[in-house]
Amino acid sequence: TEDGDPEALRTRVADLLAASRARSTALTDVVDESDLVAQHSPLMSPLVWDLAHIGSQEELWLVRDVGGREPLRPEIDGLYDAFQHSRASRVELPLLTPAEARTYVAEVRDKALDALGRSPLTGRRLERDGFAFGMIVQHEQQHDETMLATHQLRVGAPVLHAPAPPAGSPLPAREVFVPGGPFEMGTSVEPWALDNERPAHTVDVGAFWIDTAPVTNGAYAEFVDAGGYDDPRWWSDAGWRHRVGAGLAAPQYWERDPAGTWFRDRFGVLAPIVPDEPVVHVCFHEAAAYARWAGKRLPTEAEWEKAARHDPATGRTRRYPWGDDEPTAEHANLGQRHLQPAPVGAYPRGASPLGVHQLVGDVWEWLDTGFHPYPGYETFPYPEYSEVFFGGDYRMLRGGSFGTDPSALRSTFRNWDHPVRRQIFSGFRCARDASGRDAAERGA
Ligand code: AVJ
Ligand code: FE
Repeated sequence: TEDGDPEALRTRVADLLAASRARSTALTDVVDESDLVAQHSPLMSPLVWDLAHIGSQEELWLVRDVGGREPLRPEIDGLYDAFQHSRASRVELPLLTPAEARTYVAEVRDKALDALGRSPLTGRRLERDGFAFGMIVQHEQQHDETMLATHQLRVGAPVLHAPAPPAGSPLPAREVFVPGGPFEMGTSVEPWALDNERPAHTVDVGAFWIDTAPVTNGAYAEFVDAGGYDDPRWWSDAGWRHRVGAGLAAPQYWERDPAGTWFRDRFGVLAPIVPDEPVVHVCFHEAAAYARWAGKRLPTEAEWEKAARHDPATGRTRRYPWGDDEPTAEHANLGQRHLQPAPVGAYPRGASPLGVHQLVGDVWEWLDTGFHPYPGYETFPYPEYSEVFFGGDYRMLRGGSFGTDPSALRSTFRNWDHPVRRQIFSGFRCARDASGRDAAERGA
């Protein structure tokens, strides 16, 4: 970190703003106008909406609030307010054209950089440690991941390309034992942590077993091929209703060829599923059904964070599974470096002290916990980020995916979505309770 050097912080913020804009530009320049304004799915906005919405949020916080400037285009505020228009209806709005949206975001960026030059990056909470800038970097990267999911829904010749991820390696065990006891969850010190990650607080978590790696395509295909989708025993009532109503039969984008081999469509490329890659594009209900079929359950959010951050040797909660250092390409599959989850065992350097792999990156992991504030939560800086979603029909997702940028992810970062959603890059791993004997044998 910059330890109070405002110039170093300014440079880092400017670099992160430039990187997020390069990503937004790449995601919107590789398709033509008709693709930018099209509705690729009622679950998603047209790409051109995301682009202008990115600019609109940046204008609101960095140009108007931090910069103290007049609105550039006050008449468009309502169009890009996510609460005024459902994703499905945005295609009908009189949106900025792609050319207008590009001009708009560039003008906003000029003024945001001017605000960055003038802000003391200290003083009031919004500007302290560059928080408002960090929030806007994360916001743009979040929408870039959303746009990547829209690309996955788009039909047509492939336009996105990336090198294959590193190869997998054998893992020493299928499950890891996590001893019971308290740990510190959440954070009070990460400068750019969002309101729902705060404050740090102690949570007592009983001993449990957690899968060493996310559930793979191969394991999930066994569940499908064993008739898992036809047996209500494995599904909750709500899950079964959704399974039947939506006609779910396999993960989204999977299809079987006449010989019975599973293929998946990924960014326009059809290929056989790879057995040792984490399964992706399953909803919470599918994840929970698989877990029950396997004789397990999904982890809770506290269990996931304890597995990811608790160091049993020191009792300390760390920033990442591998320690306190920022993620690199050796630690985790993040940042759209690859366009897919990496095979199990691809990131030995990213493992936790207890030997849990790939908690960060690859696929968002569904957890059996709803979205609630931590004790001591305070809304900051606006209720529409977190507060309005507390207690809704959501399940938590943790760890980020191959499409999540490291600047928008911490081990404390909390994501949530409806339990039926699966166009996101969502997978899971399983957990199970430890018996008294497990704990006694391990001296825990
Ligand atoms: C935190 C990922 C659920 O994308 O809906 C973007 C983030 N909030 N713009 C989302 C967000 C406002 C949000 N998630
Ligand atoms: Fe947004």
